[in-house]
Amino acid sequence: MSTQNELQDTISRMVQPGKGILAADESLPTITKRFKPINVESTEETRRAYRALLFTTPELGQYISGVIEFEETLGQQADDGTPLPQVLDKQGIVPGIKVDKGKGPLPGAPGDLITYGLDGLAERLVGYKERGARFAKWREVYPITTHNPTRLGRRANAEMLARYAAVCQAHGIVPIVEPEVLMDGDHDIDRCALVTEQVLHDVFHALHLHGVSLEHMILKPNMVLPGKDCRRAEPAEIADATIRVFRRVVPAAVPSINFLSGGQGPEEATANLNAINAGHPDQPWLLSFSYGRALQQPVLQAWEGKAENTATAQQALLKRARLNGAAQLGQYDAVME
Ligand code: 5MM
Repeated sequence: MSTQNELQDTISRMVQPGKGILAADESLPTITKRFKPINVESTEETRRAYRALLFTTPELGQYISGVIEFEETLGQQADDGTPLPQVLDKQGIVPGIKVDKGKGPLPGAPGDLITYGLDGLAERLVGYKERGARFAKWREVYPITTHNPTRLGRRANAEMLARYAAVCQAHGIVPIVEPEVLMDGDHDIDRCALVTEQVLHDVFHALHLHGVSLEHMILKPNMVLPGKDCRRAEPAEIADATIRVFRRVVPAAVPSINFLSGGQGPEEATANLNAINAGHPDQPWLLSFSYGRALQQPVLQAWEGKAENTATAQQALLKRARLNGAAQLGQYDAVME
């Protein structure tokens, strides 16, 4: 298959009405943080058991079209010895891989961050593809303060995303481009809208410069929300602000926008996605989810690290996946909870 056909095939499998993406690519420090409240020690075996539980959830493929895995997971197996990427494949779910190597300060732009991992990326992608990955994910993180993100911060981060995306496409791997404007802070929804617009504008400028095929990528952005320490906003207000910004800066050629949850509660993230779809039909892109915490929080609480809780935990995952699938179609109602 040509590289172009490979990319198109993966996009067709991932971009489907009523389906979204499960982000299960927590790095070692993050999964340790997620396990702590349920008193589970993070070891290779507990991480394997947890990811196997997620991926073997019966019927998961009805609502989930792709799963983002952490590198370690790609080499792990389910209880019956099946490699975890194959478990996903059998469910009709495309296996993907987080390829960035975490973030740190950006010299010259105090308060801004930059993500590492471009060196050797092409070689790593070849190995990931051999082990079943068909798409990748790279996250750049933008904290909001009175002076962040700076212009340098926005441009440097956009450049990283574009270089990563171009390398992925050259290897037949669909890139998920994730610029995350953080919810931390007391900024209002207008400030988040302005920053998100500037960030996405710079990202698409860089993608254009690097010749990235917009038809063969997925955007994973934040919704436009007030900061965590500001007043709460209703789903309709969030949906209006989000769609206004995205219509200005995201080209229609992009097939799918899969929002991150970014610290929203599970029900909140579903209600907001539903408001986006129900209140603003007929957009050029599929508007779906690529949630980590908002899909997994109830699963972790049900599991508590105990094998006997597996079925209950899987039901919790399937429920959130189903409700977010409904929200993708604009058909969710809180009574379905
Ligand atoms: C699942 O978490 C992902 C990996 O994060 P770290 O590298 O910090 O461990 C993260 O990129 C995630 O995919 C996005 O933040 C979206 O997840 P949420 O929980 O915000 O929906």
